[in-house]
Amino acid sequence: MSINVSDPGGRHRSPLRAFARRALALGGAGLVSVTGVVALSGTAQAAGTPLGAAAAGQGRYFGAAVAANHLGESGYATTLDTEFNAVTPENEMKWDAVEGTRNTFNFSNADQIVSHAQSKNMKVRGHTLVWHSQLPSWVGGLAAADLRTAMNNHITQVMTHYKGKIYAWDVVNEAFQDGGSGARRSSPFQDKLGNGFIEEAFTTARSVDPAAKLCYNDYNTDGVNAKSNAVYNMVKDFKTRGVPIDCVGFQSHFNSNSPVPSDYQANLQRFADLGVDVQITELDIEGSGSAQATNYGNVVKACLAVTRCTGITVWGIPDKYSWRASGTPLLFDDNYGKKAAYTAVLAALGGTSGGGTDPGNGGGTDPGTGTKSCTATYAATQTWQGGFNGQVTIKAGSAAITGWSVKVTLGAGQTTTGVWNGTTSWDSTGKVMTITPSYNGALAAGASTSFGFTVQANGNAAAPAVSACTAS
Ligand code: G2I
Repeated sequence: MSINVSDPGGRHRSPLRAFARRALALGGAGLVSVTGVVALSGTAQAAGTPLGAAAAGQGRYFGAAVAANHLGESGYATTLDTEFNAVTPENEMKWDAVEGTRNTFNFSNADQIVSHAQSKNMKVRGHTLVWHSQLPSWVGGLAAADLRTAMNNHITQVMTHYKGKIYAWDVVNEAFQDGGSGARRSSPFQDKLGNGFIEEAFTTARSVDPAAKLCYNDYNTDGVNAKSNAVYNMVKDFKTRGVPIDCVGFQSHFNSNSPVPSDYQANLQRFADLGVDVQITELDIEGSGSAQATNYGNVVKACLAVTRCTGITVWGIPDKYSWRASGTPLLFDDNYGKKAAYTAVLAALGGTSGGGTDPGNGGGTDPGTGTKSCTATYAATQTWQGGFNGQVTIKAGSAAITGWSVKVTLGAGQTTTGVWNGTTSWDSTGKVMTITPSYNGALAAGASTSFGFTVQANGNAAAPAVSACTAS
């Protein structure tokens, strides 16, 4: 990579953000608003829409690059599971990770990520099959014919292992040079097999897993420039000649030396007009505060404005694990607090920030009087072709409660792809989920909270049945 990394200096740590961080630490709630008033009244407010659900409302996914070795950290896993509905293994599927020794494949770290994603109904982007970097030295030592065999074998073995589990593969990554030449980058593949290695890789990939979308992925191609023109011409040529390609990934690593281009949306659109999907695959934007937030919001808006922009992946979850951590380029701070950039992304996706629950209530809650009770009220908050987001508002009666439980019964054919602000247990039919609080069980008399879920309608747009609320 030749992306410049700028250091924007010290972190912004406002008291409000510290408060929001505590809110997250206490249970993953949304941002806190008007905190003093909330604390004193003991009123819990509705929690916000997670990024993935908000993106689903726009017919998109919202993903994160994930490292297997962080999955055991609870803040990391909770944030991933709450907020995202797609993942990309950050390093675990690269050639050096899976085939360090010729024909000896090790999928254990990548498998961890894929199993995690599958258990949470998240899409997986496969990254990446053929790349000049993180390439074991034995590959570079092969003569042309052998290299061709090794490349096709690598694609075949890796894609076969994950067949049916990958939404889109970055089949070839970063094959073009930076600068104005529009030339291919020197690599063992380019130097020994010539330009044709790219289409050979795509053709092999299609034969192995015809259901996976096949992408070309690169950086510094985010605006119209010599490098993106070269990629554009390649994709156009592939489409003309019937070489299988389904999507182009725009990495979108931005900082002050490499800002969001003013023609970002136009560039995405011209690729989409070639008949491929476009995806924002490795988004991170160095900076802080409102400047960073504005940039993030603009990137999301650009994707939403392009019908074939099918999703956005940010290149990491908290700043501390970014490949360029000093630039604080991500949506969550080191304690998994939501940054201004998060709020801007959520707003651009049409989600609601909500109020979260009061995290630091020293003032006590009103115990109220009488028998514990609660009500559950359902509303569809977003609908789209193929699905909808449902929200259930739980309201305590005239006495404070410490827990609640509601059953949600899906209609025929319906499945859920995510539940937030609630803990789910399914009955044996797989149709009835009992939702109990994930952190938001304690409600003062008359106070309310909400949980939500995304439904894939599969032809049935009817509202799920929501039972009466049981208080404890
Ligand atoms: O460089 C940013 C990205 C540019 N596009 C392709 C992506 O695959 C690339 O990701 C980064 C990862 O985020 C880094 O985590 O690729 C780097 C390598 O080119 C990754 O860094 C490597 C370190 O260089 C290694 O020392 C380390 O062992 O990560 C490895 C695993 O932690």
